[in-house]
Amino acid sequence: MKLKHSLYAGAIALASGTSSFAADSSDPIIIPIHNWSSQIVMSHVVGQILESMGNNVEFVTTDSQAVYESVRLGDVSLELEVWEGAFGASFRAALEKGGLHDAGDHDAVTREDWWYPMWTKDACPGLPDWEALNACASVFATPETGDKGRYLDGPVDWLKHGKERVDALGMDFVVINAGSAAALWAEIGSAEKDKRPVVVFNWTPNFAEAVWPGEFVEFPEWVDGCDKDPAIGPNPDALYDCGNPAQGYLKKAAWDGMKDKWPAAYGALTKISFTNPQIAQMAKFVDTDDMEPEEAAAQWLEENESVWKAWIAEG
Ligand code: TMO
Repeated sequence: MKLKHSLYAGAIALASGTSSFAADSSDPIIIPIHNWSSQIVMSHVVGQILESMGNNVEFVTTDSQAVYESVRLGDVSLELEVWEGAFGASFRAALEKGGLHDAGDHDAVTREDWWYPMWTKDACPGLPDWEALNACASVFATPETGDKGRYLDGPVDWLKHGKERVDALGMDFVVINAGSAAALWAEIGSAEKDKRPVVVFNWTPNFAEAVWPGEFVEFPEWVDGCDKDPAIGPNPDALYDCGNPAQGYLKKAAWDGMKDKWPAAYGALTKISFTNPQIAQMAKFVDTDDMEPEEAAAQWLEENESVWKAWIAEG
């Protein structure tokens, strides 16, 4: 049985003209898709690269936290955007249980946190300091939040602990979760008309930095363990009393079985590495240029052939 399988694999390798010994399984590589543009476009970029190598690919829409359990179990094959701020905790928990591994970093530095467009500073000149923001809370008050400030956080599956941070730091803010990424951009866009001060969740790399100059709020600096040990961070009795990492990683993750089942695709995955400008461009195609994700991916591949062809070159 084993012999028969390797003969078959060898025949496929010969037929497809490659010199590698083992061929990838014809079962589809399952790529999860989430709810922000760069991840959707990047997933299609990589899907199209893997298809160009002869692989079958399927996309499934999944929750961006639960996906680490799905990769670990092999229900999906990989994850292309593991953002440290939003997903570090879920990724680490799945790593500890076993079944998935770190498939390398993108050449990118990420940050995800409370953010404001620059005009907000006119109403609250002490920014970006978080205590100055808190002293200005009433500037961000809305009928919905009473005399407290309104902070529009991301959809619930991204950052789980906005309310805990407000409590841990004793802030006069109410955390509202946006229903979608589009709701964040709509909030900034509508505030822009009369330069209304707003504070919303945002991240980099993203298309938004080219559209609205702005800054992240500076919270107490992230220290490892801030989400695990109350003693870490300025409030000795609370978790989540730190900002997210200001120089976060962006990783790829793979199911442990991927390297045996799809060795060539796995080899490419370990080489794939996108930069901040490339990731921002992927988001821009969709969020600014109104392209469909598949179309945006095809465009990116066309404009960056020398980049991605190097990832699938032999050797
Ligand atoms: C997970 N995200 C990049 C939207 O912060």
